[in-house]
Amino acid sequence: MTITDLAAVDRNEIVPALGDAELDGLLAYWDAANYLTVAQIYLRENPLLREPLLAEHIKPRLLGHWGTSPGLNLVYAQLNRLIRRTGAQVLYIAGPGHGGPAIVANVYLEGTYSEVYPRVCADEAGLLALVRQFSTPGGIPSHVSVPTPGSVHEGGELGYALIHAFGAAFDNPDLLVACVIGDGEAETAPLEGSWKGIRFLDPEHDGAVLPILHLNEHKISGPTVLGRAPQEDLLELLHGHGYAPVIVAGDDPRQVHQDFAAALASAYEEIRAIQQDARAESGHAAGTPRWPAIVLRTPKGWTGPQEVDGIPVEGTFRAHQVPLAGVRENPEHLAQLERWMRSYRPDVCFDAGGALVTELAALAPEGDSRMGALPAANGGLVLEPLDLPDPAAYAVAVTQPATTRAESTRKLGELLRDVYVRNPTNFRLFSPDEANSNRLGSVFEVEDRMLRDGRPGDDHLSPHGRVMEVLSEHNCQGWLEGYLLTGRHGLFATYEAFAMVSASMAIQHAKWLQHGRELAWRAPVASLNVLLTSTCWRNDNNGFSHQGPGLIDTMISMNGSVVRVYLPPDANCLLWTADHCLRSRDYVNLVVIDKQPELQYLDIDAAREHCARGAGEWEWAGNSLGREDADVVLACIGDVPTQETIAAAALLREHVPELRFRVVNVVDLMTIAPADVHPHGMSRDRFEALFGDSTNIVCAFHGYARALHQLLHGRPNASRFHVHGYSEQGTTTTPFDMVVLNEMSRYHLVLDALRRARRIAPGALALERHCEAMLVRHHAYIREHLQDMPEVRDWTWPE
Ligand SMILES: Cc1ncc(C[n+]2csc(CCOP(=O)(O)OP(=O)(O)O)c2C)c(N)n1
Repeated sequence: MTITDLAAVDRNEIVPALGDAELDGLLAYWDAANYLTVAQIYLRENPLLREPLLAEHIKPRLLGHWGTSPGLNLVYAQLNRLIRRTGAQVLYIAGPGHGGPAIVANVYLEGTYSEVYPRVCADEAGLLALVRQFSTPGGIPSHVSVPTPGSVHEGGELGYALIHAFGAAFDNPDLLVACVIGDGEAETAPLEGSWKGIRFLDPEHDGAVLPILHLNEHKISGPTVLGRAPQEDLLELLHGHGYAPVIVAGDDPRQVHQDFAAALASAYEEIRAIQQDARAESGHAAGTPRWPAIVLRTPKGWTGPQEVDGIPVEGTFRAHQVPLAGVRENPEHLAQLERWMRSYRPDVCFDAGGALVTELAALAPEGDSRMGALPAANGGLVLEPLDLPDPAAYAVAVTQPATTRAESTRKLGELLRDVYVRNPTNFRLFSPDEANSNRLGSVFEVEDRMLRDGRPGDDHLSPHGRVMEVLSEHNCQGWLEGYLLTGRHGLFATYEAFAMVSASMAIQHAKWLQHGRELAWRAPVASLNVLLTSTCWRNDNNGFSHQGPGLIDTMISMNGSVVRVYLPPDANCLLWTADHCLRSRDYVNLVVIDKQPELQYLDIDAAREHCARGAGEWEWAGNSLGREDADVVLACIGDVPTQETIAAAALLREHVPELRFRVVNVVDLMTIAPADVHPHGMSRDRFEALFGDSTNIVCAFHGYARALHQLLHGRPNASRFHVHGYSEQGTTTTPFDMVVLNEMSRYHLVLDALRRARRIAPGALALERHCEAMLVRHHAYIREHLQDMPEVRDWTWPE
């Protein structure tokens, strides 16, 4: 259904009530899905129980989660009906992603699975392949994961279901995202924060999100908070977040299916009504509509064994994983399993050949309407490349290196402004209330912040805004992930230190991408671009709490096929880096650069070449006297480290002109790693051309020194690298004091370079004394004048 078709829909007639015959069909379909769920967990043979069940038909290791699965299966079957009745485009997000066998069962029953994996075909042999592959070596994981067609959400690390749902819905006006949330998951901080997503959802231009809180009242071994909360409190909680919740509760399958069908129909009708109103000529109303939400309260492990060895299982936490664990050894358990499985009537659901009987197969939607086949869910099948402007249009003029200052991220903001203009429906910036603070405010020249509930006097805020500012790194990052995984582009810009709040999400996303690359049917998606700014070196207003470059450490440990880390030293390098990242696919790109005015080194053409190489010698800053070997190499990675290194180079050139040294700047951090560790790793020849094979290197690095040592591991003679990085020293102080406190100042670098140089050059002793004296002077000066010494503050390259 398109937006325009909506106008023709009579809101009261969309989904008819569920009649008895249709209900019988739904229940049988649900039986088939429950049967295949259990079969996947237990069976290695005899997939249709055509023979009596024997111990040797059971897998040796029983790995899977039953408890959540009947609920997931019910929702899937009901959504199938909704899709067939309405033509809705539905993305299913399974928050309890540990219910993998349930979603795989449904994607198989609807036929998508066999199309993607022809080996798992729609007959008995295919069923055998289906059950054998589940949670077994060479098979598929136990979770709804990358190999599951139609999935954009792993659900392994709980908490992000609703966040991903909103990300998928933004700028996707025809999409309905049905998001099942576990009541255990609902205890996580990210999930609790994600209910607010509806206040950022534009019914005119975005799709809809239908939260379905699956209240089975138990987690792994204890009750859930919401499961035990008084029902009025739960309803008030959801109401307070802005939803209109309805409860479907019970343990009688017929009644619950009936009630759920009614609740789903009315939720759908309400969603369409909200959208219809917003999209009508007279629409454009502000305010957050009261979107529907469903609470599904059913027993955990519903329809499974009620008791095992006299101990209650159904409706308790004991149903969470494998309710009958001893089936291979215990004949009574085996018999109980067989009774349980036969209760789903496999002989009625599947025909003689092992295919789902025609009457039931007809209950699934067809073609791309099937949830497993939704094009947007299977990666970038709908991905249009961004229309990007030429970075040169935003260039900072640099005639002489290190003589002018500029706010580098401001230039990026100008570029992003034009990315918004050229790509009005498939690019968004996500930020925890920091777009202005991080100097990206030019985007507000063309696009507003999003919030449905604006007031006169708000700054660049609109109910249709597409700059996503919410003070939740989890929401920012997860919305972007959902947006990317459904075929769009974006950037998450955040204070460097607080990127750690959502670091775990970045890890999970990197894992997803790594796995996705192995699946030819998953089209590439736009990379997750994370701009880390307001960095540890320049947290002028804040100080120690705001200093933390740890996301670099986290990311460099991830698989090299999907992780990239860039530290452009200036604006022009940032522009080319951003251009590269926005064009790239299937990576997590970290881009690290501060927002404060900073020295500029390369003109736009030189910056392009430098970024393309990833690392290079800056001959103008060194003093290597032709082709002779250097006495020492100064290396710099990051904007502030580059500034201190260049200032150190100027001191060396002035005071010890006979010292031979090279200056090397690195933009692409992963070039440092050996080539067998990361695809960007420099060849040994190139590495030695830059750093020599026995010369000491004094390296100023933006992040923790250990991170660089980790990358250097495996390089010949790696102990030559003497790294000055951020060493957890900080407070609210001057910019130069920050580098002094962490011993990365120009004076520290000079002192180390003189100490590490192959020979003592004339003038070295005097320069040492000068540096020590300057550090003493700095200490006294900032305490007296409360700012940096003018010779540091206003320093530029002397020639
Ligand atoms: C962030 C996170 N913490 C802990 C776990 C371990 N874990 C897996 S399932 C589960 C219980 C989930 O309960 P719920 O969300 O209610 O799902 P359901 O009961 O439907 O299985 C837990 C704690 C996890 N997967 N992710």
